[in-house]
Amino acid sequence: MSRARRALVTGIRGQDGAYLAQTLLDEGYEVFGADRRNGDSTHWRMRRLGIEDHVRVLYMDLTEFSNILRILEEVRPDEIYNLAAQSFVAASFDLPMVTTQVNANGVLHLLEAIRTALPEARFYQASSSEMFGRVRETPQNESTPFYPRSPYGVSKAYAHWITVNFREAHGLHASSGICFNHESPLRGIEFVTRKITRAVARIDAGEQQQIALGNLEARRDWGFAGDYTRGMWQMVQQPEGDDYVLATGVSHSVREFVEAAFEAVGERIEWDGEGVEERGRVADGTVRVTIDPTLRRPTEVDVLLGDATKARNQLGWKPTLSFESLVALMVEDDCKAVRGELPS
Ligand code: NDP
Ligand code: GDR
Repeated sequence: MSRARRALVTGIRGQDGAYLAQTLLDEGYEVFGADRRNGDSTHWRMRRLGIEDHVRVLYMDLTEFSNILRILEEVRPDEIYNLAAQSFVAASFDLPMVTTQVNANGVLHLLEAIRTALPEARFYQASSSEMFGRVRETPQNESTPFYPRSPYGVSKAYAHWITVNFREAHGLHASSGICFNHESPLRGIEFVTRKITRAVARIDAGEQQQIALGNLEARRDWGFAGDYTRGMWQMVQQPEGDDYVLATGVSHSVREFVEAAFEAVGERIEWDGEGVEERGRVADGTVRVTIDPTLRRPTEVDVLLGDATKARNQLGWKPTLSFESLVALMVEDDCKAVRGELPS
């Protein structure tokens, strides 16, 4: 009897790691998750999806080549999904070298190990709309030139091009998914969407008074993470590796996200003041949103809007959740968490 298809997912403890593992288990894969040893061994995201006991977790750090090689030789996966990264753009300004070592050199380690030990394996690289940075055209598609605006964006641009090069030079089945922002109740609390929905839930429960934010005018093309991990799997099933943009084609500002999140608990935000003096107030005048200039980035990506026509036509991929449904889902989940109704 032939064995089930095997997938190795790096970054298994992250948001996308959990959703991708779920997608792959649904498709009948044997799933191996690569976890760097980080002091915290909980797998709360996989537990929340009810899949913790179905994924075999191994230690693998992208910065250690021989470790990667050994794992590949041991597991011999048919498909390798590289989701591991120092993924917080803001932190990359303070940690440019770590960011580069993991997000750029780490991908090269992985590709070299695949080329050496497992050249028939299929590879997926988690590329990012941050590579478009100061955008050269709108909307952005697979041929839009890159102009990254952070060490994170630069590291991802390297990773994208080294993936393309290994495909072209060594014939690897390697794909790069240029994903626009995707969110969920499992999003890390440092990212602006989850920071907002968690704060709104806590404010609604009387556990927090206000939320401080940076740039309210930044616009992002926000979708639901579960849709994007399905797209990743679809890319890897194509006869040839290729590059695809995944995006909703709709963009909203951080300010609009705040308004939608408060609306989900029945509060309307009114704005007054300017710059760092700007405030967001609810109906009785109580200040709920303030501005913290230290949260602004040295160089910002002002607006992102993706064109996923290629993914729609070639993969049959499309997002399933609207912006409003996504915000409502996240707020509802955070309200449940505040009430202690979710496993931690
Ligand atoms: P997360 O930050 O939630 O997950 C990334 C994971 O990578 C973490 O679990 C982290 O481990 C792990 N990691 C960090 N450093 C290393 C290392 N040296 N070796 C091995 N693993 C490491 O990110 P997401 O799930 O949101 O994103 C997944 C990928 O997709 C990332 O590469 C991200 O850059 C990219 N991306 C994400 C988008 C999004 O909107 N979510 C959009 C476009 C691209 P630990 O838990 O121990 O910290
Ligand atoms: P991003 O996500 O940088 O797009 O990267 P993030 O949610 O961190 O920021 C989005 C926008 O919101 C503005 N912003 C704030 N951001 C944070 N984190 N905290 C704040 O208080 C705040 N106030 C305003 C930011 O300036 C920015 O413009 C995400 C990550 O998942 C990357 O790994 C991924 O590659 C890209 O999305 C696509």
